[in-house]
Amino acid sequence: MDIFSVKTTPFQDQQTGTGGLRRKTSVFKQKHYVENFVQSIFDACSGFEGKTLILGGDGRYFNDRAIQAIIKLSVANQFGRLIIGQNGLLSTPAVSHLIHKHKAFGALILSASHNPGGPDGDMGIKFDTHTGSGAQESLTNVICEKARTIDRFWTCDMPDVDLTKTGITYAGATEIQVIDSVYDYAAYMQQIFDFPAIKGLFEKGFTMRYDALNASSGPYAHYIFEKLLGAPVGTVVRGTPLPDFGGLHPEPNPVYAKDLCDLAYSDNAPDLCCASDGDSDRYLLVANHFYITPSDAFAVMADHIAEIPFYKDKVYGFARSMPTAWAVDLVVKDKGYPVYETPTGWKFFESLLANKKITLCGEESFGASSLHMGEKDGIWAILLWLNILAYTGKTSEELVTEMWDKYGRVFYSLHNYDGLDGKLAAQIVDDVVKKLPTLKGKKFGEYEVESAGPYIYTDPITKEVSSVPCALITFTNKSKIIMRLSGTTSAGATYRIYLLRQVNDPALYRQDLQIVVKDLADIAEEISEVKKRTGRSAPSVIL
Ligand code: G16
Repeated sequence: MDIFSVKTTPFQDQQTGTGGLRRKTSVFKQKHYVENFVQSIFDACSGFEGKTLILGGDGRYFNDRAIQAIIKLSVANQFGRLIIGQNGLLSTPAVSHLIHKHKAFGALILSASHNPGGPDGDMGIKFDTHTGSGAQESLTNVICEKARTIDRFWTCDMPDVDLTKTGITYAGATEIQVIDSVYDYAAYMQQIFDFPAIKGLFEKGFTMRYDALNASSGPYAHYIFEKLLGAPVGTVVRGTPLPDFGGLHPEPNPVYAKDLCDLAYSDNAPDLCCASDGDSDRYLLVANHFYITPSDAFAVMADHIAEIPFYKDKVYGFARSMPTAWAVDLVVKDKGYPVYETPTGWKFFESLLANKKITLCGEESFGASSLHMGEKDGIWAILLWLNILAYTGKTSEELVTEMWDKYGRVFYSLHNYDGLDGKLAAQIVDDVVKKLPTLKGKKFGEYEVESAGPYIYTDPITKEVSSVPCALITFTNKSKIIMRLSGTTSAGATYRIYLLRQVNDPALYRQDLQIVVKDLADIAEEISEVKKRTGRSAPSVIL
């Protein structure tokens, strides 16, 4: 086997966002596009020779070709061992677990997460470090810099590896181990949760529907929910990963998992409907005629976490991203635990987790996880919910509404404007940020601006400062508007407007969400003029 370098020219768009590099599949299919980016990752790191690299992805279109190119690059760059999921399939949480289990140097995850897949969809590559979490900004900045100037990559002339069978082969000095994609992760979940208690729930007739949206979580869900926990076969639907996700948008929310939500609001509604996204790190929970927002679900998890034996002696604190509703703050306040607020992006939780500042972290974007790993974890979140149901004997709706009764309800809505021209969207955010200093004390009807500013974050542990353009406006009546651009779009821009309002009058808890946030939506438009400047009459997605 020969190892050799290949001359290349840089691509100027290899800039990572909130969760790695995400671009149209057609962009990734360009000659040397994958090789350039992966070699840039290796060039930005050192000390990996002889070490272990985990490789896997969510099974989307073109992963099969990309993974073979990456195997050759990894061998040529002298990794000692590659651990690869069978058929190239590994969920993001399974990867994170394998990094810890094998003390790996890191992992490359082939996924654009919740973005659609297929020839006309999206593709992505994310680098997780030895922490089991996405690379920090200080490293991704170096990677992107390397990608802008790369002029060669290293590869070798080995044949493609057969990923259909588990087993060990060698390429030069590199061991290549193809493993069962599900087994290790499922075993880990059994260490964390009380499987007999959850099994008891199903034995008593608890009903569930899990929609894998034709994405990577299907094999994990079939094995864990149906085989280990005894949920009836058929509980998991769309459980075979498809390269184009069967044309679905693998984002578990009420808009894209509409079939599931329709079922939850039908006469045949199971006790719980749930779903995960493309790479299985997000979760959706909808009880019988009762949608549970991620912020509320996370607060309930925080309230009950000490009841789960695995966490009993490990409750340190909690963290949520800044646009996430602050229900968790209300719930843990009297218990004396700190709640940290971070920017959007899972990597910002990493230092808090690693330094035992927090036990759980959660986001409005349907993500939650704990100190059990460095990534968010969809199936873990659903198992935690089931474990809480089994221990408390309450319904999902009771868990949430009892929390509202005790602490008040924080309403949360997200208005997305998708597919905008990138330059115009960036200009709108810039203009809003410029206006912020003039807003303090300004009144919009019954809403008075308490503070308005950009959002700048200093990591409490590493002291790294992160300032992504973002407008944060708080009002004296416990309300907030946040405006920012998504960092996970593959082309164009998505303008996100987050609307949050705390209500402490029980008569209002069941009000229609969009009525509750209507004034805030109008104020956001008055300040940003996003509709006026883009010619849109309404958001593309309302959650
Ligand atoms: C990623 C990040 C999350 C973030 C989400 C949305 O999730 O890991 O922390 O909340 O993107 O980010 P944005 O608002 O910038 O689009 P995933 O599931 O897409 O990897």
